[in-house]
Amino acid sequence: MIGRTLVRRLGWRTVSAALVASMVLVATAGLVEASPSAPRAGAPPVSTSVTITVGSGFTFDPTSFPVNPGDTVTLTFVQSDGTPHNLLIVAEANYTFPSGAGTSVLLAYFTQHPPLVNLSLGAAPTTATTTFIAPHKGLYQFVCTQSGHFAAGMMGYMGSGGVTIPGQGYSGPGAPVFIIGGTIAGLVLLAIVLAFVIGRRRGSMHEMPPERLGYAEGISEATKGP
Ligand SMILES: [Cu+2]
Repeated sequence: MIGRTLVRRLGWRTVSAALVASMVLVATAGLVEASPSAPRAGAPPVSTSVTITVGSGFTFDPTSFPVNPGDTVTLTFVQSDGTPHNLLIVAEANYTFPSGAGTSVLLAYFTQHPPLVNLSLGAAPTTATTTFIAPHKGLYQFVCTQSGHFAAGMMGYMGSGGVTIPGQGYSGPGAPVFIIGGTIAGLVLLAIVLAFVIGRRRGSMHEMPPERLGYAEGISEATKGP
């Protein structure tokens, strides 16, 4: 009977230790997995692909994407409706058009400042693709210059080198690090709570009379007849 209690107590210890160990393993694995997406300061440029689709209404989907300076970016623009659209990326870092600007304002700007990317789509189904080198660190707005589309909200941002994107907070390549950090903090908190709960349970088992645990310790010895 004492052996059984010991096994139970050892069992709880083993279970709690295994829980904590597995949580640490999961967190570590997540961190290792996330590291290739972390900011690659000084790392050699890579080739990357981005697909932007015409969203519902006059929108781009996604409305933002991250790149790193020097990366070779293959950008595909996919049509999904019957209205012609285009996608022009401003070549000038951190330049943004005034909210609600008319098409004439956009076209006048691009006449003076050629866009980094200029893709046009007819009615669906159609796609357009181009390849360009990601520019130096900064925020690069992309817009549709079709009449009224920008004013209706058809624009987005390319963030180069991990920059803050308006309305979306930081969504550069380092974002997974913050997500993993939060996950680890959550797991550690969960492990502490579990250890506390298990500790209490073990404590109450220890204090409780054996007969209340469902097995009477020592009684079998005492009632053994001659
Ligand atoms: Cu459009």
